[in-house]
Amino acid sequence: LEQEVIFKKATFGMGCFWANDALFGAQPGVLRTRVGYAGGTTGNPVYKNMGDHTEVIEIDFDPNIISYRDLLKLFWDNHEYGLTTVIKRQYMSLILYHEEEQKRIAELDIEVEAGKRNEKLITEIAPAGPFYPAEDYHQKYRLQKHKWIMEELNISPDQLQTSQIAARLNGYLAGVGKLQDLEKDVKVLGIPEKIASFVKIQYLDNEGGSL
Ligand code: MHO
Repeated sequence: LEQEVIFKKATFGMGCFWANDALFGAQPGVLRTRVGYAGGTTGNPVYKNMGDHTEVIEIDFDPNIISYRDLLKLFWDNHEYGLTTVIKRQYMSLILYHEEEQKRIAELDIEVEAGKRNEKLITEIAPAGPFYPAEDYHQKYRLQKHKWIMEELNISPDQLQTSQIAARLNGYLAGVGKLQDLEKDVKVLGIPEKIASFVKIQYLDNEGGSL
């Protein structure tokens, strides 16, 4: 019998969501990502008018491959503006939990992180409410700069929010993830050689660079 895979969700605000989309999209065990607005109360947020919402990333992951703790590790270390400077709601450091277990882990972890840095962190931890996907042009922002790849792979605008290949390539193009994982994806996800070699060059050019 095949083991049933139970996917889980995680939602984080870490500054401009373009960078987080790339960071998480390239992690093994992440199945899809989408960026959007959440955490607030105002209706129908859009980029130009997001009310009291925050730019967030929603991650679907396989907990057998990557744990919520692993995701949180990336969360603490990668906020665009750090975790101690108060910033407008759009870019606030935010953990929106989907189950009590996530809440528990996040609340323990924030103490550990604050201790390590010896500073109070401004991160807010709150239950996940409605998530409003951002406009298509914000999804897989790095990948969309290379229209020919989207065309070769036949990735439609809606698939930008669901395609694992799109999530992966968007990460590698920004120089995050590991090159060995790209090699694996070429085999498992069937990424054509021509695209893989182009992505590899971009990866190397961007490696270590800012997202
Ligand atoms: N610094 C980015 C912010 C965009 S992000 C979707 C810019 O150049 O506009 O908030």
